[in-house]
Amino acid sequence: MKTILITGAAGDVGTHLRRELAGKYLLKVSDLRSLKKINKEEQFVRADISKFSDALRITKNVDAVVHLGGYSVEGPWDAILNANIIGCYNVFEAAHRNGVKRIIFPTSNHATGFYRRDETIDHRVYPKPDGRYGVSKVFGEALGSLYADKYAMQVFCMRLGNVNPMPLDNRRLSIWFSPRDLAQLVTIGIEHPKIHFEIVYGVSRNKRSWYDNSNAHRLGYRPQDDSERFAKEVIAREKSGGDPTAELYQGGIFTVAEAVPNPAPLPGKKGKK
Ligand code: 15L
Repeated sequence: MKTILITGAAGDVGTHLRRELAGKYLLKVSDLRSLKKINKEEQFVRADISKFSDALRITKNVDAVVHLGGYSVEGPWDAILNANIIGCYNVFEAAHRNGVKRIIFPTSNHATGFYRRDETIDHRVYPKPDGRYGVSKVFGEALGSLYADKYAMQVFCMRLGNVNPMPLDNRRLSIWFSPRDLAQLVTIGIEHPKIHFEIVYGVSRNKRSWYDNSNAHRLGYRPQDDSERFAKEVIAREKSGGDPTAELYQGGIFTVAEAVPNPAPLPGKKGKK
């Protein structure tokens, strides 16, 4: 059985992924924070990936890394710099030094958040980040490309929409990513025999999608869920009169926000904007 390191394992996406992958892989799970629950077959290693020594320690003896760790929304520059720029570099470089060949890098829809909602974009579009967080994800994609071309690493970048059991609002109807579709796409990232450097969109097969996700389909992705079954309920719940810029662009509120509340604040940064 392969050993997979999941960084940022305490977060929402990490928690869904660990549940979905349990029993399929030996999971080495790491985070700066404590985990609410450590499952039977999991090995927990606490780590601060902004420290290179920690990144080096956790990437030893693993077959692949799913690098979820970092700041997951728009935030202050120091937080983004440490967690998403320095932390991301440390994980790629440490994995390389430890001989780990494969990295699954969850980037974000916010790497392309300034495309309009009436556009359909594919994996080849030029990035249009909608904030510092989006820029950090473009940095991670670029780093992945470098490590693939220069060091023959196999890098699978998934521009995640919103991972949730249910779509939260109108915008998320277009970018919803169910936990079981997430697990399927991550498994392709781990198992596909021919990965050099790929970008795919991490979304379910939503009728309202604004992505042409043919690159994921080419690699065998067959999403099972469609947000449409929640559409009536979600639309009825949504209040009208949102910010017109946020409504125009795919990135929504990220295109106008300077910081959004972090669902997983870093220790010592509580509520800081
Ligand atoms: C993201 O990239 C965030 O990590 C996630 O928390 C959501 O905010 C998501 O985008 C989204 O756009 O809904």
